[in-house]
Amino acid sequence: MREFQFGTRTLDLSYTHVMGILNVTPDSFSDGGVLHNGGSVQLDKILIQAEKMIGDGATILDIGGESTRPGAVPVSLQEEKERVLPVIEKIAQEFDVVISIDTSAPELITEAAKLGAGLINDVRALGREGALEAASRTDLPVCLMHMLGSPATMQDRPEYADVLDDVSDFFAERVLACEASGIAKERLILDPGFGFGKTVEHNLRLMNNISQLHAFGLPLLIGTSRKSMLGAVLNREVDQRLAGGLATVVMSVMQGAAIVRVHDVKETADAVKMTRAVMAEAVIK
Ligand code: 7PJ
Repeated sequence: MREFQFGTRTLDLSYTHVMGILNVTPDSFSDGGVLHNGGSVQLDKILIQAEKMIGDGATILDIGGESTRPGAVPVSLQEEKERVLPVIEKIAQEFDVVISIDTSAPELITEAAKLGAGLINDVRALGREGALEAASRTDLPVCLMHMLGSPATMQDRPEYADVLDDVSDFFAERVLACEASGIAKERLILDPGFGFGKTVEHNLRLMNNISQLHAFGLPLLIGTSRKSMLGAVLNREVDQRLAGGLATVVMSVMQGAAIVRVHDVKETADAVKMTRAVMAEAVIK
C-alpha cells in the first residue's frame, strides 16, 4: 500500500491509476464553441462524459480549461475560470472521484481547491508568479510537469545536453522550490511532460527510461495519449493513435508509473489491468 491523500479522497498509488482527460476548452471538446453559449448544455455533456469515464475505470479526472497544444493562444483567467469551476463543483458533488485541476493560474488553484479539487496538475510546475504560494495554502498534492519553454515556442527545435538528466535537474529544482514554499515533498507527483519541448527522440528516450525518474522516490504521472510522438513513429492521425498509446501505457505500468493520463479510459483500464495481472502473476479484481 502507498496511500496518497487527494483532499478528502485517498488512492493507493502502489499500482497504476487511470486519469481521464476532461477537456473543457472549446477547441478540444466540442464541435465548435458550444461552451461559449449557454453553459448548461455543455455542462450536461461533460457530466455524462465524466460518469462514463468513472464507470470505465478512471479514479482521477483531469479538468483543464487552457489549451497547451503547441502554438495555442493564451486564455484569459476569467475565461478559464468560467470554463472550469462549474464543472469541478458539479463533479465534486455528484461523483466519487479525485478531481485534478489542470491549471497554472494561482487564483484558479485557490478556487478549485475550495470547490473540491483533490490534485493540482500544473504543466508549468508552479512556475507562475504566486502559484507556489497558492498551491501551498491548499494543502493539496501537486503534479509538477517538465516543459522546456512555453507552449507557443516549445516545439521550436528543443535541445538538451541529456534529456533525462535535464528533466531530473528540473525536478530537483522544483522540489526544492516547493519545499521552500511549505509544500512537503510527500505532496508531490512528477511528470516528464511528453511532447512539451521535446523531439520524438527525446520522448522515446524518456519513455524507455521512466524507471530512472524513480530516484526521487515520488509517484510518476505519464501522459502520452494521442500525442504527436505516436503520430511521428506510426504515421497516424490523432484519432488513430490508440494502439500506439496503449503500448506506452503498458511500458509505463511496467516501469512503475502511478498515474497514466488518457483520453480513452476504457481501453487504457484494460491494458493497465492486464499488465498488472502479468506482473502479479495473478488475476486482479
Ligand atoms: C499533460 C498535461 C501531460 C500533465 C496536457 C495533451 C496536452 N498534464 N496536460 N501531463 N498534457 N501532467 O493532453 O495533449 O502530459 S495537455
